[in-house]
Amino acid sequence: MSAPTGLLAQVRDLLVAGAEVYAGTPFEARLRRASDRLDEPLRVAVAGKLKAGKSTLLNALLGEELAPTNAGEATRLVTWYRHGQTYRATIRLTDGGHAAADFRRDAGPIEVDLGERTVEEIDHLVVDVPSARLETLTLIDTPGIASLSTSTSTRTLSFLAPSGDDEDETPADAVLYLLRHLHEADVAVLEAFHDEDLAQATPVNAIGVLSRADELGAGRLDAMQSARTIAARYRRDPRLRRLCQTVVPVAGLVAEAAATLNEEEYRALARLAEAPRAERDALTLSADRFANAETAVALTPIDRAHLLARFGLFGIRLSASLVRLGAAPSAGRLAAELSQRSGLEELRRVLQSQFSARAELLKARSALGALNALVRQAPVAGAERLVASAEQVHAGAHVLAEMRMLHQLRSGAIDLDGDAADAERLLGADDTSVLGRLGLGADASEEDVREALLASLDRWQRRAEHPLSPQPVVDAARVLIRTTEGLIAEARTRSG
Ligand SMILES: Nc1nc2c(ncn2[C@@H]2O[C@H](COP(=O)(O)OP(=O)(O)O)[C@@H](O)[C@H]2O)c(=O)[nH]1
Ligand SMILES: [Mg+2]
Repeated sequence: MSAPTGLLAQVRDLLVAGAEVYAGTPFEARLRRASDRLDEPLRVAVAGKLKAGKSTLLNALLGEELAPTNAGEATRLVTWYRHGQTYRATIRLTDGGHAAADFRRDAGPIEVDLGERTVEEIDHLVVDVPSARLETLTLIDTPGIASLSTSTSTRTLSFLAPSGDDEDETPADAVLYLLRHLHEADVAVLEAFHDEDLAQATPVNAIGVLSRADELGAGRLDAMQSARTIAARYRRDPRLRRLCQTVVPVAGLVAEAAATLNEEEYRALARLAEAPRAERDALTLSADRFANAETAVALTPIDRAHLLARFGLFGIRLSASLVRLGAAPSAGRLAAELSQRSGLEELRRVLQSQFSARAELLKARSALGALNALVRQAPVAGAERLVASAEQVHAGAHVLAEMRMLHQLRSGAIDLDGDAADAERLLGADDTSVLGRLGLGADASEEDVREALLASLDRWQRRAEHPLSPQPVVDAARVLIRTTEGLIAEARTRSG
């Protein structure tokens, strides 16, 4: 979907008008910040329970081992990784101030020195990274949610779904939610993030990740296949459908290792691949064997411990088999194969189509949410006008109507019975390209596209005009008609 023309500009005007209404109050600065944020990269939070693999996946997405992956002080804090000219760390304090921080980076991850400060005094850390990957996306690592009662969990929850009088702004525009197994706590957390009033997550800005997917098959080579089957089941789970738009299986550890693979590691894996089959099989039978067994394979216990920590048993087996089959004759090729098979490339594709392509829309949405929250909190004279203008912007932006409708379909607020799946697809739930929305393959001809568009128009016009259609269905059908008309115009521009 192309960027909604003028939406960002309209929202910006609205925030400027808001800053005037609230001039001289502390809220003025808040609105100016919200306005500045429209020019900044989309903020994507990585959330999920403790040890779900959040920091590992973040590193894989970054292509660099930056986020600490062991439980420690830093992992209790929310940490932003954003684009910068050089590596730099800043501590953002709960009292609103900030301070430059020293950091160390000896063996991979960044260790920010908190100095004398306690975790309670710190709101979050910001790490600047000179990485092209962060130019359009700021990634936010969050502490895990162990249970809903611990203080770290509370911090994460309040980050994902800020509430109460001290609400500043919604920190993230979108969220990647990692789940290992569908757990009640996961659903509770997603629901908190999803709260309507907070203008936060909807199925439109949350993607589910079935994480540590390699572990699902006990390290077997078909682990990712099992993971895909489970992810497909999760995608159909009604509780998840109303919370996130899709679920993608990813083996973050394998993806991280692929992104940072070095020659020495490649040679070690090649030595394993070249060993006689009996030796190889005996050694890779289990993680424990791999670490501790006596073996003739030319790998020291230190080599083996290193490989296990970096690749996991699945990653080791997969690498050895790729090298043996000739699919990975070099470190670079092995890295590419592992990245592909880890599910990371598919996740990147989903991120691109669901978040990056909708970045302006998601940011506009965050800004409108911030404005509404503020007006509710401080309803001064002139604020009604702001709300009315915000509603006008909302009503005028078809993309926002599409987004709201997708949300309503997923949450069961609108029932299109047999047409629901096609409606979701047309709204760009899985794929925002014209072909994707029409459910056509890449080989579809212009004629196929034209026919599909006319059929779509006809179908939704009939539902809109059917005397027995309830009002919500009529409204939904009108949105879908407009969507189809937009696609017709898009297709015409392309072929014309
Ligand atoms: N086998 C396997 N282990 C993983 C994967 N992702 C993370 N881990 C391991 O799980 C532990 C927790 O990972 P971490 O990224 O720190 O989880 P976080 O608490 O959610 O940030 C670490 O020991 C990781 O090496 C994965 O995809 N596969
Ligand atoms: Mg972590």
